[in-house]
Amino acid sequence: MTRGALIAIEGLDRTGKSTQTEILINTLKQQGKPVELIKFPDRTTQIGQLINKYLTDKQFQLSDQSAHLLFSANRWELVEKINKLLTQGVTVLLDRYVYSGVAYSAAKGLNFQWCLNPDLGLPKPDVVLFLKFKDDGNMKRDGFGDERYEVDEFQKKVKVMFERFDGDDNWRNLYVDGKGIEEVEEEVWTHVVKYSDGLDSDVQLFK
Ligand code: DGP
Ligand code: NA
Ligand code: NA
Repeated sequence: MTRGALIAIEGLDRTGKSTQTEILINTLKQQGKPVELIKFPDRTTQIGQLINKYLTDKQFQLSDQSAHLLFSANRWELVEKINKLLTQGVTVLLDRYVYSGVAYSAAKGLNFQWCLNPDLGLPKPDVVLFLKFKDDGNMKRDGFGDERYEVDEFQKKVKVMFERFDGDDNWRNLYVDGKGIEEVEEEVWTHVVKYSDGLDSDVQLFK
């Protein structure tokens, strides 16, 4: 039976990731395709509320390890929902996922494999769109610098950690330097179109 595709959009802060996610959702909807957006961290759950506090309140202390495990737990909270949607033939778009989970924590100095371990067994996206800059232009965009992780030096380390997933067969790099929203939108679509009617193969798991 055909299931929905699992598509993740990843990127550093302020790469236009959320804008592109929104556009893609609308494109799929306009074509009459069932689609649902799941944004991570999902700040609406109880664990998500703790994560939100951690991200926005610098007085709120958590060890790097416990913060990491909360972000992972937040993904595990949503697995049942994701699997159910996929089975129903719904395309599931993830705005951030395991890759952010590993990259942001490993950038703090935690072991890369240790960071991936709690996410083993989660459904693996059929395709990951990684929005990136060739240079570090994202740090010049409006609004950068409000939250805990939005510091130039840190973002550079995160980028290096994301790039360790480059080479996985589901990984697609999308350079956004100097491109307008529409140009990026078209590129996103070229990577997504072949998944837009779903897949007959089972969803893979992180292993
Ligand atoms: P966003 O809502 O997409 O702006 O994400 C909030 C911030 O949290 C952003 O700086 C990226 C970071 N982040 C997202 N997911 C994870 C995760 O799983 N682990 C860690 N450590 N950070 C994450
Ligand atoms: Na952010
Ligand atoms: Na963001």
